Parts: sequence; C-alpha cells; structure tokens
Amino acid sequence: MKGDIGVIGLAVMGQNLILNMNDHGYKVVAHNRTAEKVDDFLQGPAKGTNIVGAYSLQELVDKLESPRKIMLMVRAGDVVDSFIDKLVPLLDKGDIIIDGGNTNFPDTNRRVAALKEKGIHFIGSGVSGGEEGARFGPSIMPGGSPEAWPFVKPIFQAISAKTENDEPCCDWVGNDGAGHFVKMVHNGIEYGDMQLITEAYQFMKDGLGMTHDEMQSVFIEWNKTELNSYLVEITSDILGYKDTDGEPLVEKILDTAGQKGTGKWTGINALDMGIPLTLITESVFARCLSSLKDQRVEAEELFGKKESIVEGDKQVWIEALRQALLASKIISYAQGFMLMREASNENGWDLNYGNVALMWRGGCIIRSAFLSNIRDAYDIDSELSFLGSDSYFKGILENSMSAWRKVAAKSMEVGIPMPSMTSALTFLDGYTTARLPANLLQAQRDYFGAHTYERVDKPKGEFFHTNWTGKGGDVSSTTYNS
Ligand code: NBP
Repeated sequence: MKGDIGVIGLAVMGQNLILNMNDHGYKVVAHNRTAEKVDDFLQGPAKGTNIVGAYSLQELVDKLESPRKIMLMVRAGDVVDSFIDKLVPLLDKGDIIIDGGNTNFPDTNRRVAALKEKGIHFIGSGVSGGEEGARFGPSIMPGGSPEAWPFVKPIFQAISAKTENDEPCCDWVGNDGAGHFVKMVHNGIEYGDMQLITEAYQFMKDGLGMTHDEMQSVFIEWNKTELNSYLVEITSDILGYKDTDGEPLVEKILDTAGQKGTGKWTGINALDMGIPLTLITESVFARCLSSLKDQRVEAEELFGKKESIVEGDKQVWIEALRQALLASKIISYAQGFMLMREASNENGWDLNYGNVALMWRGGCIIRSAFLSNIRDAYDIDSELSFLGSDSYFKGILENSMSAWRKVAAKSMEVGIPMPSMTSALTFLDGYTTARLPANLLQAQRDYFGAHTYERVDKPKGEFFHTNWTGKGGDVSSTTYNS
C-alpha cells in the first residue's frame, strides 16, 4: 500500500506532524536531507508505527499515492525553493507540494504562480502551536491552489486542533499566499498579546511591588475571566516557577527579547498597506528596545533609576490593569483584522474573518476564549470594518475606558513603559475622533511643497493650492498618495 502523504523535514515540527498523521490513520512517508535522521526517527519515536522512510526524493515520490501530497517542514526561504526545484522533475501534473513552514507570503504567491505553469499545485500553510500543537493538534491555515484543497483537507482537518464544539481549527483560507499571510498576522498578534502581558507584569512588579506568588495568583484569576487564554495560563506557570535556589526563575532571565521576523513582516505590511497597526508594531519595537541592553544600562546610570511606585488600593489597580489589558487586546485584534481586510481586498482573497477566528480558537499560541466572541462578531457582520464596533466589544471598551485611562496615565506619571497599552488607547482616541488635526498637516505640506489640499466646503477630489507667503507661484505638486 502506498503512502497517503510525504513529509520532508524531520526536525521538531516535521516529526510531530508525522506522528499526529499516523495517529489519525494516515500512512506517512518521511524524508530528510540528512539521511541518518530518517533512521533515528524510524528507530526512535516512529518505531512500531505505520510510518515509512525514504532516503531520496525519488524514493519518496515512488512511495506515494497519486495525486502525490508532499509537505515541506524545513527552514523557510531558499531551502523551500531548492526542494521544489528538485521535486518538480520527479512529479506528475496534478501532484501537490505543501509548504508548512513560516514562509513570508510573497514567496508563496510566487511559488503558486510558478508551479501552476508546470501543472503542479502548491499550498502554503501556516502551522501554529509549536511542538505540542504539531503532535496533538495544531491550528493550520492553508492557502494557495484551491484545486489542491479537497485532497489535503481530510488529512489537515483530522490532525488539527478542535474547538469545544469539535470544529477543526483548520479551513481553506484563500488563494495564493493567503494562508501564510494569515499565519503572519497570527504571529503579529502573538507579539502584541505577549507584550501586553509583560506590561501588566511590570506594572504589578515595579509599580505595585507585588511578589511573584501574588502575580501568579492574579494571572490565575485573570485566566477565569474574558482574558482566558494559553498565554495568560503559561504566564501564571512561569511566574510561579522557582529556580534551584527557590527564587523565581523569570528574574534570572536576561531581559533581551529575540524575534524571528514574523512580527516585523506584519508591521512592514501594515506600513505598505497604510493600516495603523500600532499595537503590534509597538510590540516589535519593544523587543528591539529590549535588545539594546548595554545602552539601557548606561542610560539608566546617566538619567538615574526611576522610583516607579504606584500608590493606592492594590486590588483596585489590579482590576484596572485587567480592564486595560482586555481593552488593549481588543484594539490589537481589531487592528490585525483591519490589516487582513485590506490585504484581502487588495489581493482578491475573499477572506472569511469568522473562519480565521475559528482557526485560531484552538491549537495555536494565541488560542483564547475571546476568539469565539470575534467569530460571533463576524457571524453577525461579515464585513465589520472595526471589531470594536461590534456591540460585545464596544461594551467592553466603554466599560474599561476609565480604568484604562487611569493605568495609562499612571504609567506615564511614574515612568513605567507601557508602549502597547498606551498606544492602543491613543489609537482608539484617534479612531473615534471625527476631526483630527490633519488639516494643519495638509496646510504645512501645501505651504512648503505645494502638495495641495481638499476643502471641507468643496466636493472631495477637488484639490487646492494656496500661495501661503505671497512669494510662491501657482504651480502645485501632483496629488497622489504612496
Ligand atoms: P527547522 O526550522 O529547524 O528546520 C529543520 C529542517 O530544515 C531539517 O529537516 C533540516 O535538514 C532542514 N534544512 C535546513 Br535547517 N537547511 C537545509 C538545507 N540547506 N537543505 C535541506 N534541508 C535543510 O525545523 P522546525 O523547527 O521543525 O520548523 C520547520 C518549519 O516550521 C520552519 O519553517 C519553521 O519556521 C516552522 N515552524 C516552526 C515552529 C516551531 O515551534 N519550531 C512552529 C511553527 C512553524 P537537516 O536535518 O538535514 O539539517
């Protein structure tokens, strides 16, 4: 009997996905560049299963049922192109290559188009959930050649995480690089969620002077509220974790954050598309700032250490902080969905936002109860332009506003950096202001560069230039936005 699917790449994700597929009754053929890893796998974790090995790409191709489905779980970038180039001459028309790595979506756009010309279908799929997700149920976000989906769907939906209603956290996202785009936004939101939690931690630790056990209890309590999520849950575990000397391990970890690029790509795409994705982008910058450790140490010496003590009833502040965190999180998701909406319109992907929320409901790092509410919001209005306008989320934003402002103002007053919580509030203030000061900005642009402006008392699309100084001419610059 031939294999149902081939997987190339036997590192942590590949091995665990293969074992997951095997658990669900699929016969998997496993291949890896370094052949010894095939043996190690077959004699180790795959021993006693139906998984078979292939020591060359030809052997892999020969061992698969038609149309062949070959999934790459390798380092993103050139390695994916190199495997595609080697596979194509061995494949038949209608065969399917799937890239399950963390690929930047323009690469997937390019690969779908190039392989289409050769009659090969290509799927670019986001896979989230890390090692445990891959083994027992990840969130899977596939996009690319729609003709390929019916062949891959049963396998992916079987191995994916399931919601509490047993719905698979995997569905077709859209054409081209739509799957990898949605995975990129997922990772951007993950950056935002993590940053928001760290800001709450710093406020509690430095501002309220709380112990790690006290903070752990707070996160345990928060996890019973609308903030219920995987990241809040692991934060409570981390805060309670003691090193061998009995002290909290978290305080022994160097405060410089790493990043592998997906948050940065999300911010770059937002700038390219003109979407004010402020919270996620601030979260990326917060990681950049954290990595300037030596400079920060010098600067603290130069400016003096801040005494960031927050006076007042601790319990009242903790509840205010919870509300500020929840409201900020709503803004982060609202901005992320704005970005996806713009990308969907620009690329003709016809994204189903409710399905995206459902795919993130389980298996992935940002999984949370909150995503069910997002799904409900898009069920009510599939074209919702701002998540905060949905009645459920609007109610939370309004109820949290006073506490959120207090936390933001206090953080500024005592010098606790909370870039994501404060930028979220500033975004909402801007988004809910019908008249912003961009009129003055337009006047400045016209003053120095004759860039023209539109008038409130004239139809939109009619452009004016004023000779502000009496010394300029009447010639204006061409009006366009880039
Ligand atoms: P890695 O990202 O560490 O990739 C390891 C695989 O890439 C091995 O099979 C390795 O083969 C192969 N590879 C490399 Br590296 N360079 C190669 C080359 N020049 N030619 C051929 N093969 C090469 O594995 P991973 O952490 O399992 O992740 C796989 C993909 O899934 C990545 O795109 C990753 O970004 C993505 N992802 C990872 C996670 C996670 O939590 N780790 C989560 C979600 C998505 P070798 O054994 O011969 O060196």
